[in-house]
Amino acid sequence: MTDQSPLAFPPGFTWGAATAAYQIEGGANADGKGRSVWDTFSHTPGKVRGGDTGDIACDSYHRYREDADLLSSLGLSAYRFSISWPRILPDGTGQVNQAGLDYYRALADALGERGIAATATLFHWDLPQGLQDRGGWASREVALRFADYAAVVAEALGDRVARWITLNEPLVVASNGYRTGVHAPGLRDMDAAAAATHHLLLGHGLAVSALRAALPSGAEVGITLNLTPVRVTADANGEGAALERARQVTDACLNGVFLEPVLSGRYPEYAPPALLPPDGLIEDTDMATIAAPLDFLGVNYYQPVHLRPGDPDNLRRDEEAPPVRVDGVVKYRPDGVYQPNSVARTAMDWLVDPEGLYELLLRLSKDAPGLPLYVTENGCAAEDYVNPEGAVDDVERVRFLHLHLAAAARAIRDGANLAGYYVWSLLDNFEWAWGYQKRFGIVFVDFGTQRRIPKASSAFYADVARANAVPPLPVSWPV
Ligand code: IFM
Repeated sequence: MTDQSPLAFPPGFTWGAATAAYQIEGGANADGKGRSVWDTFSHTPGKVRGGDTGDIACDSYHRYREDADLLSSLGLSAYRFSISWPRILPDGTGQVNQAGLDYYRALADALGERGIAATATLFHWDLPQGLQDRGGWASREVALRFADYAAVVAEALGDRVARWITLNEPLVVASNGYRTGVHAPGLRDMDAAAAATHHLLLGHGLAVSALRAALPSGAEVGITLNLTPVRVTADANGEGAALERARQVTDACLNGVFLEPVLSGRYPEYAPPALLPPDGLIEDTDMATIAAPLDFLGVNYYQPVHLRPGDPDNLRRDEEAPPVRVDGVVKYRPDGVYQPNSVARTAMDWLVDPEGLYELLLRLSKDAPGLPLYVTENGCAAEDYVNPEGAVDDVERVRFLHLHLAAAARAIRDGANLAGYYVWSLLDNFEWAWGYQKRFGIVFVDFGTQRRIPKASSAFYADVARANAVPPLPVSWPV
């Protein structure tokens, strides 16, 4: 019989919601902000669904107090937002735009007045266009400029922001931005992607040291990686060893390329050479810089991938992701073209797999003993709409959150070092190449009027946060 008691979280557990600058702020040209690669990309015809741009988005640049009120009404203890680099340094380097710093100081103050702790991400993909014009992350110089920017922001906000994230999901930047081109800056260049991988990591390491130099003691510094459990299917008749090898390669591609350098100062053994920087690019002290000790690891979890035996001739060679091949046995792509059909999916067609979160948290607690983990993103897109009563009853998201929060609580019970959870996302927002079509918020945004309507999931999440416990799962749900 299923245990029907609530699953409690530890005292002091952080309950938060997350957003990112380009996805919610709007104010694309306000008060001296420079252009970012996403301004350029979204204004390039054919790049974003429906021609959507982040010019206005949720207009949070002007409505941040209202958004802080929303967080407060939900009783959340933390808000993860990102800082727009070109709002602070319009050209990426050089002249500081004081109005940009003032905006984030005012946002942090609005949060502080409501008892909400600020968690700031320095880079959530909106690189200043001026730096892209000098090579973007494929250029070593950008890593150095990132550290300068970190120092400027830490000086200005260090008294108001206690938790700092250097990069958000650098894997997505390197793969979608430089390898497949579906994100800004839209390059399809394996060499540039490999160089970007190294320079993102180097930028992270240099920024850690710049932040530590400028922040008061007690500030926490970490990085957020999107991490993905990799599973082989049970029907691996006689293919065990080859599939295990494929699993190791895929794990290296999806997780190890960023996780291992950050945790251990080396690139993963099983990563295909084409994904890694050539030796000449790695300078003597780089790997030690990259492995600078952290106060926490931010984990973004959405779904696992699955591998299965297959005909290598069927390997997909589409433009989205060049296949990483294990000859003669396995059909898969790094992002997992094969997924089982039998489970629920979100409006992104992503699997609903809370067990993946459980597995991931326990694995990371083993790989990085003692390092606090925060789930810095988890959530789902759903086909939300305002019903005739004026409400948004997003039962799919309530179920998704219930299952994943229960998995997180079980992981803690079984030894995972999880200190907090930030739902993605506070608001429906600009979902990159999908534009406004995909809604991830626990608060609905009517983009035409900017009216915010809290969805049913926000009430569910608020109840969990207030109780610091997740209610028992309905007995009828498969766990
Ligand atoms: O919206 C994104 C976010 O910017 C980064 N992580 C995944 C989310 C959903 O795709």
